[in-house]
Amino acid sequence: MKRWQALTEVPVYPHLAGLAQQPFDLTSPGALAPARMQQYCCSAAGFDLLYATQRVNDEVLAGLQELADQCGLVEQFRQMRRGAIMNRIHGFASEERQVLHTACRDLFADNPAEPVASGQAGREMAKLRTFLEELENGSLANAQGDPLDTMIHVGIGGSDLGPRSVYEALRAYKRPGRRVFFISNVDPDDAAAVLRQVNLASTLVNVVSKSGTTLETLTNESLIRRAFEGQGLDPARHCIAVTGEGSPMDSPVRYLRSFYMFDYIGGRYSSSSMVGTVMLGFALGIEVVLEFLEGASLMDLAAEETGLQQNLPLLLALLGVWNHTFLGSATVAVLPYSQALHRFSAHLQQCDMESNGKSVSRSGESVAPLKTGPILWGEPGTNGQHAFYQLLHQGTEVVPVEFIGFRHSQYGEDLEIEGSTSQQKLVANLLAQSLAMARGQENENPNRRFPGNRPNLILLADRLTPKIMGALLALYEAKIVFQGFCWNINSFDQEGVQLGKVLAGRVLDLMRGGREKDDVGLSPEMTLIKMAKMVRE
Ligand code: G6Q
Repeated sequence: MKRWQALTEVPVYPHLAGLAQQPFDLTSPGALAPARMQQYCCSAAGFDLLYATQRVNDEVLAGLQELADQCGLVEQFRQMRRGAIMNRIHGFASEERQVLHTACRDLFADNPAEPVASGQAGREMAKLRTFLEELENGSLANAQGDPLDTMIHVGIGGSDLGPRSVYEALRAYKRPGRRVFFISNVDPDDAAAVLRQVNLASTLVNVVSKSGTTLETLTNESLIRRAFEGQGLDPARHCIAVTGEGSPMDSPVRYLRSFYMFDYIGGRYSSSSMVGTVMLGFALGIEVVLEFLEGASLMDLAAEETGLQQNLPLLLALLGVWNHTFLGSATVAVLPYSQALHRFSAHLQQCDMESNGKSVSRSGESVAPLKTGPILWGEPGTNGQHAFYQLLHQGTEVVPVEFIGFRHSQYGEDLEIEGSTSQQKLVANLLAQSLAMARGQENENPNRRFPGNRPNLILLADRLTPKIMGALLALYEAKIVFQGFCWNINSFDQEGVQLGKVLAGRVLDLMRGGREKDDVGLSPEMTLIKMAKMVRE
């Protein structure tokens, strides 16, 4: 496969760097004229992206289009969906894998982009459908023949954050009588708090681990199995698994059912694979899961459009590159005006920062002086307005904001008070914040002055439905992937999480009392021994 060049070597880079010296001023007279608001809007898969409040003009947008073309961003996305080996660092040992999370939802077209992976995804979906039907018709029940109405999803990182954030987003669509809990942390209190709330006799435990070796997940599984045994219940009748085929967890004896995910699906991109859909299918039903997958597939298709104005994920990605690489903003805030999205920023934090928090290029060279992924953070508004918005409006750090909002609420249960519904109040706040950040406000009292010129954008859809949630998830996955291509880094591995894991294993050994005779000299080992002793005492 073609080797892509560093962003700084792309021909249009100096032109864009020059334009960044005098970016569009959102506080200048007429800057937010209705014509600009109307023109700077892009739509796909049920979402409108309103970006008149970004520090861009037509010249910058033309430059960003050239950047996309010269970096081959869409070309690479297409290759990814068709099974190219993307997860690699040329010339060095690396994972050397395809990147095919998009195949999990490429189930609706006659000709999927990568038929083998979509075939595997289709087979797992068929297994899931049968499993859910058996639960429904009672052929799968507990030892007493009673329904299994509760699920504990056990997993961590990519096997927890994305699935949990989608579940929270779609709780409004939950099937009556079904209950779902999550355990991720190895902190025993996480499991204890959940176990107190469930009747184990009617509970399914969904153990989710691609590798089948993750300390936290295996520890929590053992703890739960012991709880079953303590109540005279057979864990093998209550535990199911989602894991890699052939992993240490791939065992028909230990689990009632096993569902597979494959090595071409990265953990943080796995919400639309069995990692997310087993739990979502249990909670919401298969039809809702299919709607969710369809929304994601629609956004994947939009991401294959060549023109920036037709490709919402690409535009979102390049506005981010403009703010971060060219205008120098260190962070980005994703602020959903939807309580249902209260865990979405946490998922994005992993998906974005684990993917693009890299320092070497796809050829293993340092990316310096270029900076790669920004720090991503966020919380739902309007709660955030009463917390950290002070800094967003008047702080010395400029934080580009990505607002997410919906015209209608999910439940449709609302009340008009003082002439407006709560949903209208929510959306009004979103629009007001966007405008306030962009426009600012003069005041002779410096403490009451709002400098404005703070770039932000709004992602707006009608309602947070399963389909829209699928589209939103795929939108951000594609944004992250496009940015990684642009910075010429491998967005699909996570070597940076290894060192801490290895050291934790060594500390545990030492805490168990091993190798204390090594307690000599000023070695890193000695630091560990001292730390382990301090915790033990
Ligand atoms: C995600 C990472 C990581 C992973 C967890 C859980 O991309 O690889 O967050 O998802 O470490 O791994 P397992 O699913 O293998 O337990």
